[in-house]
Amino acid sequence: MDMQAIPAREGEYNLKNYEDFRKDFSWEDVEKNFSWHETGKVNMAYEALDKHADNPDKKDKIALLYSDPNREEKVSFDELRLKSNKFANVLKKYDVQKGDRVFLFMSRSPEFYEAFFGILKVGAIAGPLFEAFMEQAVGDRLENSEARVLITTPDLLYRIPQDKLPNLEKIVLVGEHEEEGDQYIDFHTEMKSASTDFDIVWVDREDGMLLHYTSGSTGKPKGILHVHNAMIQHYATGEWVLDLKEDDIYWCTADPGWVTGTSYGIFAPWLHGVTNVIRGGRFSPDDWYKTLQDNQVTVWYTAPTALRMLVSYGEEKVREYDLSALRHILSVGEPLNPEVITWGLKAFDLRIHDTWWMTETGAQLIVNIPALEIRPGSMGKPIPGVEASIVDNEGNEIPPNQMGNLAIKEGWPAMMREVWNNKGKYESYFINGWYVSGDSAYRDEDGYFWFQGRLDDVINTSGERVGPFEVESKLIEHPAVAEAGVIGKPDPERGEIIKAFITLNPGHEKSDELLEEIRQFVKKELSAHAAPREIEVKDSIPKTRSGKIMRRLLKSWELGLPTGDTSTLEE
Ligand code: 6R9
Repeated sequence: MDMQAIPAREGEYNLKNYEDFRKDFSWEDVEKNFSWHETGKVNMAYEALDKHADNPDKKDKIALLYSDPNREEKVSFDELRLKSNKFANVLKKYDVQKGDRVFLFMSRSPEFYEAFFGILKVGAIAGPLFEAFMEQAVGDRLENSEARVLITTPDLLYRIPQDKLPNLEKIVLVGEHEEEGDQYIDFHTEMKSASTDFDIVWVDREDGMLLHYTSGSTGKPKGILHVHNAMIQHYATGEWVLDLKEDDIYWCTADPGWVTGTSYGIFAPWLHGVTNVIRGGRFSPDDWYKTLQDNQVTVWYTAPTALRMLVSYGEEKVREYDLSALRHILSVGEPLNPEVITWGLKAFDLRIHDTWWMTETGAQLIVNIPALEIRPGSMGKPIPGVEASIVDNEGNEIPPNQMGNLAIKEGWPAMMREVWNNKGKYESYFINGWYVSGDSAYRDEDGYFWFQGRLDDVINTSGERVGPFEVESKLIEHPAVAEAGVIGKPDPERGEIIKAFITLNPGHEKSDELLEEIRQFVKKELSAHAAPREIEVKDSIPKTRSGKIMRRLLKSWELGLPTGDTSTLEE
């Protein structure tokens, strides 16, 4: 189904002539925006925060416009600088060194951002975790990264398997608590006495800065390492794609536990020194529209799942709010349905700009630039400085309009530099000079890219990547479950939902209560978003002769599709 292209609107966009600009482009031109181009002194925290606080015209500007249902706070660039300096001193006091992993496991709050910048200032690597993670998910990540310090809130402490984490030396508790023991550090007490002076630890542009865990089709989640050099691309895309201007009020709805919540919830807006809205609490259409209205948000970066929910609440709801400040909307994480774009045109009188990228890519790669036409259903075109293509399994480019692997020419600034402790995994992403994404797509004659699906078994539910292996492993830990195969099942609102096929151990009878118990088991130990919404009991789970679960076959059965090649199926 091809919908009519939506032409660009008149406007003073930062990137005007995409094709010409692309032709003469060099990343070195972007580097000139950073003082380290001359001084050699690199640190993201300096460029995104202290630099603005050093500027007399900017130091009192609001950096963080924080609110949740119980709290409202406005923090200037200078205040955030001083508080993050304090936290850097706390980390220094406990001997945190450059390159150490310091994790954050807490909901959004001003303290989160103070701590985050404090971590970068000492040259350590920050690892933000979703607040929704349960014991196993938290434990896996802290264990794999060998984190030395964790910052969390007392209500989440029970989910940290401390006895299984020999490398974890200190836990910083943000909020009132009664924990005793040398391993605990009280955030507020330490912050009170810490100095506001701190000399940033200068690092190399290729030094580690951020570790985000993400799911693949096999094995435990992998730690994707990003380096300070990524700022070049965060800055550039903030300019071209987010179209940020000095007076913008920007809101990215993503949690910092997800790469969008760091690259575009922290780095891109603050590298540009704009006011950044952070809204805590749960999603509800009224809450979101009110956040847009009350903060006079001008640029809004969100996700298809949320937009689809807003669509279901209707256009009338939008009319109850004054969203007249809003001028630019973007989306990421899943395919953006053309219907949602059409609805956005009516409801907001604005185009919604799809953007494509991944945890591994660190920043946007294929996007809809404000000054270009939008072809609804297409992710857009590669940003200047990036070459994207469709390749076959040997890494050879294939002609337009044919489906294949969506691939990016190696070497863009924000590319991951390591899969933590897993060199083989890292190398497996690259074929013949191309980074192969795991997504399938095609390119039309005019260079627009069209997403087709995932090529591996990774599930995308409400924009979150879930690895089937992780869920299967947890399922079979339940005493009633013998074997499990997990797939993504298409769902109009969530993109996909998680469906599990299981076999039961002898002595266990299928019942609604048992299936609900199994579901709750995954929810309690892994996380709510990884718990299967549907569980089906089978007599056996299809496997290859080498013992691998044939998820593709499960999916074909589920969808009533032809089963394809089953020659490797075990008898
Ligand atoms: C930033 C982020 C990456 C996977 C990616 C793809 C899917 C992301 C998309 C999209 C269609 C888009 N995805 N953006 N699919 N259109 N605009 O989402 O990172 O959580 O690592 O997910 O998400 O399948 O490969 P991450």
